[in-house]
Amino acid sequence: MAAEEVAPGTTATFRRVYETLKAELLRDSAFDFNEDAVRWLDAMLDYNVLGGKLNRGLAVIESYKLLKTGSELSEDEVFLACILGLGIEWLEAYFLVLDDIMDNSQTRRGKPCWYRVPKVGLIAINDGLILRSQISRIFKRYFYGKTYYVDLLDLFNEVEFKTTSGELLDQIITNEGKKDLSKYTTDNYRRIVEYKTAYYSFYLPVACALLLSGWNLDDYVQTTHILVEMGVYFQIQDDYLDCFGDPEVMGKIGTDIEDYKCSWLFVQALSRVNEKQKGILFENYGKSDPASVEKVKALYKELNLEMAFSQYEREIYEKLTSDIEAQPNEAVQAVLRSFLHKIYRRRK
Ligand code: DMA
Ligand code: MG
Ligand code: MG
Repeated sequence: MAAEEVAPGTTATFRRVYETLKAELLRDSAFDFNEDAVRWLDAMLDYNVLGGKLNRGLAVIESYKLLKTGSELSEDEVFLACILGLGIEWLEAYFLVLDDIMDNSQTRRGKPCWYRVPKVGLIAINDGLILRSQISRIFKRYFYGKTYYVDLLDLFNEVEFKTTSGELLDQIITNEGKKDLSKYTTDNYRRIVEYKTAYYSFYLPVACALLLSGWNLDDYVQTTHILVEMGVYFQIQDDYLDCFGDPEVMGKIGTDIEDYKCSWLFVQALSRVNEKQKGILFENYGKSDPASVEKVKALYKELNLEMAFSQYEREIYEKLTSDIEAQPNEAVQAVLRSFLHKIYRRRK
């Protein structure tokens, strides 16, 4: 989901709308005459909502444009699309602030994790909850009375449930799997990734664009399946690049092996190893010394996982392409194709 695909000016508009929403939230009477609280929230929002690439939020605007075939979006329509896009960015900020605490992570988006900032610490938990509750307030201000208001709230609630359930599955498998490698199955992997990543990253932006267009989400069950499948593909790429990608190109260094992650490569490896190789994985996976990491990587190479990934990528691309062609609505096809085009064979 490359940001450079977005039409010029869209990112600037998106940021302007962010400033408007932030100013409104800071003006809440809860913080009257309390400059410290206003400064805290101001810094907390800039740090966590604006820190990323904004791809998911911008995808709402792009998808909405594609769904409105033939006519330009009005200024009002762009504004509302920006608000829903920002809603997704707010939601992700909330997930990430809490995820970093649970994962004991050090850095996020090239900076210390919010809870690692001196003076923040576990106040970050409440900041996460504030981020979540602000989404509802923003939506109430701008969407109350629209025909799709209830569907919009329900959509965000459902996606939040899916994502937090995925987080639960992810956390417990890392606890249990260390003692019992048999937990790292393809089925468990797929479930975690689908719940933890795919719904909020791929389905949610398109669902927002469908609602803005006045369409009924229940009519797009097949579209949802395709988007979830793309989300799973996206995460498999992520896992592959974590080990085999170029850190220079990606701007980050992978740590999945060190962190005992339920990565696609690890699951694939476990399904292909003999007893001796399994012993090597058991001995070396989840250790942070470079020699152990190298042994795992060497085994991944020996098991031909690079080829297994290329084959998966070829097959999923063909499957997604034919599923997209089978979609009855051409505008929806265009949206799905643009998502697939952005991630196919990505290297970062
Ligand atoms: C992040 O998952 C989770 C959500 C729900 C945004 P993760 O811990 O696997 O990823 P990261 O490496 O980004 O912390
Ligand atoms: Mg994490
Ligand atoms: Mg996590």
